Formats: sequence, structure tokens, C-alpha cells
Amino acid sequence: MSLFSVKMRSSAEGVHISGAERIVEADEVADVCAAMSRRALSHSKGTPDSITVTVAAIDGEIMRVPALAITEAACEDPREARDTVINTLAPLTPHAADAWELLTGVRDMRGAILFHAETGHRLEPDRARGVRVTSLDAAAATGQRPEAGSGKARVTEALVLASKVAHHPSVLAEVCISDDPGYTTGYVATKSLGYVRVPNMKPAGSAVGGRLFIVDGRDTGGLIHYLEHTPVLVGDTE
Ligand code: PML
Repeated sequence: MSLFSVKMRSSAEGVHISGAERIVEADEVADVCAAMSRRALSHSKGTPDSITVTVAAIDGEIMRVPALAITEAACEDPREARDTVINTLAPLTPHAADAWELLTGVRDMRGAILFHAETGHRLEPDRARGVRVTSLDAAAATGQRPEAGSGKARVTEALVLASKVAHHPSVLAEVCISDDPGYTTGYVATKSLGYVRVPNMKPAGSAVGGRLFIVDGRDTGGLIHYLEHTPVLVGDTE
């Protein structure tokens, strides 16, 4: 069965607004392109003046990983969210509080921060861009996909991304704050704890947002190649 990667990114005056990706069979390509364009045009961050959709056939084998289990922390406000995230990261890095400060100070990053667990230094080659996680989708057998742009689709997409990320041996944890000013639930994820939803990560209306991966720094080049280029399908496959 040949599969295709379909990617969308939108921007306004050169500033990134939204992005999406699917891995689909040939007969789904046209519908997926249309759905992505509609979604780009209705993003709460603004109306784009550029939407780019690309379609590429995938060569070779696709890696398959299970989805992380989802749980939810009880956090009433950003202070409690901060405590939850830092307590989760503390066993993995002595720089957990610095990681939180770094993530809550960024915006408009297209990719993630690579945060070295041992030193607290950033390892991504281009700090403005970060490292993008691409080449991923939910396996078709995980069931019907929620409508693109819905709240459920947002969680499914985040879970798929977090599952790909967490299954690389150099990744110890991920923290995500949505860059959507109208969406304040984020998550912290590890392979062993799963995907922990964290409500009230930021005040409503805040443009802060991004992703940060706590990494062991053993093979940063190999990790970046996996995150950006290795096609991965997440979830049940049969
Ligand atoms: C985003 O906006 O792309 C990040 C989504 C985070 C979803 C967190 C959740 O609701 O589980």
C-alpha cells in the first residue's frame, strides 16, 4: 500500500500561524488537502495570507509506535500547572524550573526547544526555528478521525506527536503549551508516565506557547533526523 505525506503550513506577513500533517492513502489525499486549507483559514491566531500544502509519496518502511496513555492533572491556575510540570521534570533534570521559565517565555516558534537534561543548555541548531516534528499521523485502525479543527482533533494530534517524540530513546520528557491564545490546556509527557493533560498552563489570551523536549544529549543529530524525517504511525495498526 503506498502512503502519502500531506503537510500544511500557514502564515501572515511571514509569521507562522498554523501547521498540520497527515499520512494517508492515495484516495484520501484530495479531501485531506481541502480540510487542511479550511482549517488554516479559520485559525484563531488570525487569517493567513499564505497557505502551503505539500503532498509527497513516502518511500520505504513506516515505523509504528503505540499511543501514550492519557491522564489529566487537576490544576486550577498557571501556578499549579507550573508545580505539576516542575514536579514531573524534577527526577529527570536538575534544571526543571529553568525549563519551565524558558518555555513560558517563547512564542511564534515553529519547532521545539531541545533542552539538555544535564546542563540545562539548548541543543537545537537554530533557536528561532527550533526542531520541527513532522512525518507522523494516527494509524488508520485507531478509528474515525475527529473533524479537523475540533477540540478532539487537537488532542488527538498532540497525542500522536507526543507519542512519536516519547518513543525516541534520547527523549526524557516533553512539555507543551499551545500557542493558541484561546486554548490554555497543555501537557507534559514521558514514555513511562504517558500523556498528562495540564489545564490552565497559561492565562487565557496569552500568546505564549511552544514545545520543549528534555533530552539526554547523546545523539542530537540522530534525534533531529528522527523527529523531522522518520515517518511514524501512532496507535493500533491491525
Ligand atoms: C496545540 O495547540 O497544537 C497544542 C495542543 C495541546 C493539546 C493539549 C490537550 O488538550 O491535551
